[in-house]
Amino acid sequence: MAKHEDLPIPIFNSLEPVYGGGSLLEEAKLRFENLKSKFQKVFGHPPHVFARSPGRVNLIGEHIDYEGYSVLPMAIRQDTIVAIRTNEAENTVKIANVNDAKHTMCTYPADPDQVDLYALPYKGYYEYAKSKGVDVSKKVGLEVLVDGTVPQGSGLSSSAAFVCSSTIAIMAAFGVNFPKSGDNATALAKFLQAELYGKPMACLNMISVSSLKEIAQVTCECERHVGTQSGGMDQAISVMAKSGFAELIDFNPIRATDVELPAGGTFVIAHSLAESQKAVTAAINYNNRVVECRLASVFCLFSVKVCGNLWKASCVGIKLGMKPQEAISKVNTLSDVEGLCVTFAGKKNSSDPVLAVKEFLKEEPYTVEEIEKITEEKVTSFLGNNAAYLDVLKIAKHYKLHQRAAHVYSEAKRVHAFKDIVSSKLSEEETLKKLGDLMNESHYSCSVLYECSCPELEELVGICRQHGALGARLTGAGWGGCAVALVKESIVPQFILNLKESYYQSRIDKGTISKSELGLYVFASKPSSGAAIFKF
Ligand code: NG1
Ligand code: MG
Repeated sequence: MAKHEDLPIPIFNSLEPVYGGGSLLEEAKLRFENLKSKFQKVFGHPPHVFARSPGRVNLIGEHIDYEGYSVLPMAIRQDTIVAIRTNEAENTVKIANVNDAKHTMCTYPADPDQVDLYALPYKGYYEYAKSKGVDVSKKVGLEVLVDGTVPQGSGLSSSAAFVCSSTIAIMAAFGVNFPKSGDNATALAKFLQAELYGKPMACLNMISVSSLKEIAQVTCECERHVGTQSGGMDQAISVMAKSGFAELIDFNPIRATDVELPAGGTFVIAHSLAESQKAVTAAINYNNRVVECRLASVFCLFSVKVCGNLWKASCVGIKLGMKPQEAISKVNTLSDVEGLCVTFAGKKNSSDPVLAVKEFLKEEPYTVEEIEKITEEKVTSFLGNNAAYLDVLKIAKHYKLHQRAAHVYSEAKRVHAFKDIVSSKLSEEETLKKLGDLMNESHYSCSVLYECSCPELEELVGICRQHGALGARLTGAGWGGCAVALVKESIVPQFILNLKESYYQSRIDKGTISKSELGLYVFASKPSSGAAIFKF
């Protein structure tokens, strides 16, 4: 049987396979009807095809995907739906949103020769396409209408829902695979940049993409071009999710393994109402942590020189007689360091990176000078010519390598512990308790070691625990956005009422949100299904 990640995107001619039955299906029917009639109104004819992709909640494994470690998210029911139609006659890309009060229609030329309009990254991509012998002369217009229900800036990955649904919609509009001609890719780049961040992006591999894992990879690259140097969890789960399961997502290569969540427990998602503006704060928050991890991994490789002690991974470069530059080129992430450690030791798990961090990385923050002295290499040279990283270096005064690496290594272990507990034979009671404990430990690590929490999230997580959550943690990048709490199924309605009273009521009184919107900000969620194409 083909592995899930090797399958193509499913194409349906009815909504049931994705939205099931009941109120979810009714709601979806209304949205699709509305999308269709609005498309007709805006563009004068119906769309050719629809695509949808969901948001996600990460149950455990935060800020470790970009370090190569597995994570454990599940898709939520909130999603982005894109209706699309090619328009050969017009040679423009027109993008509208059902919420036209918030997002007015944008129009762009579908002409790859006009890439000069878009700054350098896009130009680079265009040149790349040409260098691959791609015919970029044909121009095809697109008409697009978007409807998204994933709350923005909430850590539920509205961005992945948008990037994945639009990418898949364009694939569907031009036939099932990504076409090899540049104009369609051009259209996609323009579409994504316009809707998502209002800035240029170079986003497509000029290859024919058909499997779920390839789509997850391409869509991840799309997002990297516009700011956060993310690891790929969000796109992977949005594309590969299966109804009823959380997924253990592995990277390099991308792979998804079904994880059946224990009966008797429900995950409740609650928004702190602090909006995390990740694209704006990337250089001090998200990308800063990515850089710190990169520096920590290189530093680990050379730490033996500082302490003259032998942690097996740290001495690998030197033992193998590698020059600093050569050793650095072999290590990109903290998981690479652990991998080298395993290779060197010759047997699995022979050395514990959590302990190694304690021993070899000092708790005081490092300066660039300190790092360069050890590695005998300019930090800028081993971070590569990456504009996002250079932005981080311009601002940061020092780097907390010990704390960040300690978080990554311990969080990576918690993900596997979580999965092992789920599949163990423990009683339901015990299982839920242990999962809750891991979630609490994860939150502590995010908050204290990774410093990606915020006062609102701390308050909310505390309130969740007070009201009987077995575990609660921030989810997604943090610095605002949502918490996820594991709650006994039997107390979910009361738990949500309690949150409304203790966290949201004062915010309703202050006018931050209105009472009628509450259901958007706090809700229980079952694992929903992944991306799909609809043709009716
Ligand atoms: P969110 O919460 O969607 O911003 C981000 C990254 C993930 C992952 C988490 C932290 C993007 C697109 N996604 O998610 O890859 O690193 O933070 O675990 O930046
Ligand atoms: Mg995001």
